[in-house]
Formats: sequence, structure tokens, C-alpha cells
Amino acid sequence: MIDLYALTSPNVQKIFIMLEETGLPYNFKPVDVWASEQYAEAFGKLNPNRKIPVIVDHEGPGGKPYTVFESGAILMYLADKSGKFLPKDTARKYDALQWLMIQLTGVGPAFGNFTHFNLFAPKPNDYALSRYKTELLRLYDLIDQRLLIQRGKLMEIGDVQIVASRMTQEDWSSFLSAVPPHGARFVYPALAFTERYAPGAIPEAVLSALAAHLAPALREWCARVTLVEASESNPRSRSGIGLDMARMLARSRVERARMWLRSLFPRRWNLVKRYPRLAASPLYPLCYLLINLDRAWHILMTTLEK
Ligand SMILES: N[C@@H](CCC(=O)N[C@@H](CS)C(=O)NCC(=O)O)C(=O)O
Repeated sequence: MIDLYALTSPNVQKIFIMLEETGLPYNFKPVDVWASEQYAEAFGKLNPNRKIPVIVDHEGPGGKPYTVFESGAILMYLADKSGKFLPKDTARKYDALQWLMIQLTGVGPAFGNFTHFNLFAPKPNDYALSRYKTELLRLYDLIDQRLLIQRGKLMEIGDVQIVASRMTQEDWSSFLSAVPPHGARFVYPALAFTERYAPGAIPEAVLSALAAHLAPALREWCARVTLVEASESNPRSRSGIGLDMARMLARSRVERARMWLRSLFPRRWNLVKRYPRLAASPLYPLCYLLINLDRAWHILMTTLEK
């Protein structure tokens, strides 16, 4: 059994989501940081840095209790323990870890600093505000691109981090005005998952914006599919989330066609990377077709269903 010391902030939501997804049994141990409970002597023994989240795994390494603090380290520990969300293959593992690092060192501090200068710092502070706003918007764009490119691999550990990145109530309100409309189309599905895995954690104002911006079909899809099913392991199509999301998000036929074409790209790239000589042979188009047959079938079926 794992004890999770936490409250409701986005940093701890990452851990709730991970525990739910891995299916590891856990107890929630609330630590009210607004009431300074992190400064209690007993908590200081768990985390000298006096921040949540912290976990205590009573069946840790060697069967002994083990304490982990820092959300990134906790995610890696849980991934190790469950064997989920962190691929064994070295390249894929570091693909995931580098995005985890971006969340920890980029998203967290930039969003936090933006909130600080936006809401709390004495005015005027135009330079600081503009610096962090630029960085925040740049990161949203980066995340959009990542979600777009990743598709089927959306829910690896680094992405779970990004889905529920560290936002306070104040961050949420600035979020609503800061996310560009095109970004909302990709960030909001992640919020829909967060809403589901951490009910009550997202303020009402954000939920109504979610309802306004997220296509009803996509909301329904987020409500139906688990993070695991939405991942690459979805047997229906290796791009699972990509195709369904593309279909639901696309605003025009041209855009839909472009997204489908783009979603084929990673598989073609894998084929060429793995079998470089094949790419030069006349067999290549046939192999390409075969390897994408399930995808073509999925597209055909979902189009016919409409
Ligand atoms: N780098 C830490 C940050 C954790 C963090 O900032 N936790 C906040 C809640 S989200 C906290 O405990 N704040 C209380 C305080 O700073 O005194 C992590 O990723 O775990």
C-alpha cells in the first residue's frame, strides 16, 4: 500500500492520475499547505523540502517502506514499480523522460512565475510579465505540437505530467485568457481527462470554458476512453488517439485530410528507420500500405459510420 501526502494542486494531480492509471493501491493523506501543515515536524521527516506531493511505499525496495518526494521522481518510481508508462527501450524511455523534464523545469516554473507577476507582484512590472507570458505561450505551442505529433503515444509519463501541470486557482483564470483558440483545441482534451481523474480540482469557470471550446464528440470520447486505452496500446489502431482526435477536432474536410495524412507519417518514418533498404525497393509502397491497413480500415469504417 502507498500513502500519498497531497492536497488538490496540479502537482499532486499528476500523482493521482498515475496511481489511478497504474492501478496501484493507495491511501490519500491530506496535507493542508494553506494551513502550513507542511511545516509540521513529522512532515519534515518525509520531505526536508516541505512540499507535497510525497509518497510512502510500504512495500518498497527489498520489501521495506520507502519515501519519495518531488513529483517527477514519484512518477518515475511509480512507472518503475508498475512497469507502465516508461518504455524499457532506451530511446523511447528518453523520449518520455525529456518531456518529463520539460514539464518539471519549463512548464512548472514558467507558469508559476507568470502567475506571480500577473497576480501578486507590485505593479508596474511590464517587463517580467511580458517575459513569462511569452514563455508561457511558447510552451503552450510546444505542448500543442507535442500532442499533435505524439498522438498514439500521448499518455507516456511526460505527457501525464503536462496534462495536469502545476496550476493554482489563479493560474486557471490566467489560463483561460492565455490559451490561444487553436491551442485550446489540443489542451482542453487533457483538461477533460484531468476533470475525470481529479473531480473537483478544476474550477467551474474552466469547466464551462471547456464545455464551450471542446467539441461535444471529443468530450464524449474523453469521458468514454481511459488514459490507457487512449495510448499506443489501443489495439484498434496504433494511432488510436490521433485518428479519433483528428476527426473530432478538424474544422474542415481539408484540415481533416491533412491531419490524417500527418498521422500516417510516424509509421512511415518507423518503417524507413527500421528497414532503410526497403525504402529504396519497389516493394516499399506495398509494405507501406500493408502496415497501415488497420488504420485505413479504421478510417473507412468511421467514415461509413457517419
Ligand atoms: N518541485 C516540487 C514542487 C512541489 C510544490 O511546489 N508543491 C506545492 C503544492 S503544488 C507545495 O507543497 N507548496 C507548499 C509550500 O511551498 O510551502 C514537485 O514537483 O514535487
